[in-house]
Amino acid sequence: MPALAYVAVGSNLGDRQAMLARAQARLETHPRISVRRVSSIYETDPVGFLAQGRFLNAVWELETELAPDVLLGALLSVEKDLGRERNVKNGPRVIDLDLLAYDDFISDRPKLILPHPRLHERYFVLKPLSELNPEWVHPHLHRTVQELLSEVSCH
Ligand code: PH2
Ligand code: MG
Ligand code: MG
Repeated sequence: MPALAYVAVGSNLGDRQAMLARAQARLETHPRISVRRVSSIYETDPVGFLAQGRFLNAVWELETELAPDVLLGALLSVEKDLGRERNVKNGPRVIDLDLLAYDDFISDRPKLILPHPRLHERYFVLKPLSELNPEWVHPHLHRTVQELLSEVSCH
């Protein structure tokens, strides 16, 4: 059985919309990943490091038989192909692909924490995720995306 995985996508540098489209097209060329559904795109104020431009954010639903860490590697290689540079933590980026969840899989390894450790506190993640799977239950918090969304403020 393939797994369903959710990826948070963000961009706040360059042609943001084109970056999201290019990242999706890249991922779709992977023989063992299919992008099943994509959320709407939201324009959001930066969270964390505030002195940067607004983001475009979305969530994708992927189907894959790749193991979680192999999937993560594929996401990181798309970031790299699109020219992602890592300097300021939480700073501006042409593309950010964060693995949010992989079925109900739990991982506490520092290199791959699943579900994503900040998923439940981020409107810019929960809102698009709620379009795709509002009933998904967070395996640590035992709450649905819908419930988590109702508990965060709108930014
Ligand atoms: N990503 C961050 C930090 N802050 N803020 C918004 N609005 N959207 C993001 O994708 C985002 C952020 C770190 O990855
Ligand atoms: Mg991120
Ligand atoms: Mg990231």
